Amino acid sequence: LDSRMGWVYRKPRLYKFSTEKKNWHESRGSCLKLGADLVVVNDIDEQTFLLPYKTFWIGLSDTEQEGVWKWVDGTPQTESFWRPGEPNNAGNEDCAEISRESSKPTQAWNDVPCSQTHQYICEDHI
Ligand code: 2F8
Ligand code: CA
Repeated sequence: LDSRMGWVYRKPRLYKFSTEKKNWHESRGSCLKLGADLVVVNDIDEQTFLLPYKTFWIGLSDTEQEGVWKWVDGTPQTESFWRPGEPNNAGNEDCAEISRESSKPTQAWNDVPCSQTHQYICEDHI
């Protein structure tokens, strides 16, 4: 039970919003250590459910090939919830964060440098 404290359930997955801040790769490592991974956002319902008021890492990056965004589970990014004008790679920005924005709330992703430290969202299969 202790290992599931702080996780929220939304069928069919569990999510954990970290309180600590780490860079993208260390954040992913922390999720993996919990038997989970950074969150993969598959549709607008999941996006809406997750939408945080501050910045969290999600499991999306274009580190392998610039401009080719991939989820940590290997699937290509098809559903698009980027903020208007993003991703813009404004200075080597290869990792995606999610943060609610007032004008178009669900358009919440932005690419930023992977070395930034942010809170992060882990996702686990139950
Ligand atoms: O205007 C959007 C733009 O804002 C910042 O750059 C000025 C962000 N950079 C960082 O957070 C480091 C960009 O990612 C974002 O596109
Ligand atoms: Ca950006």
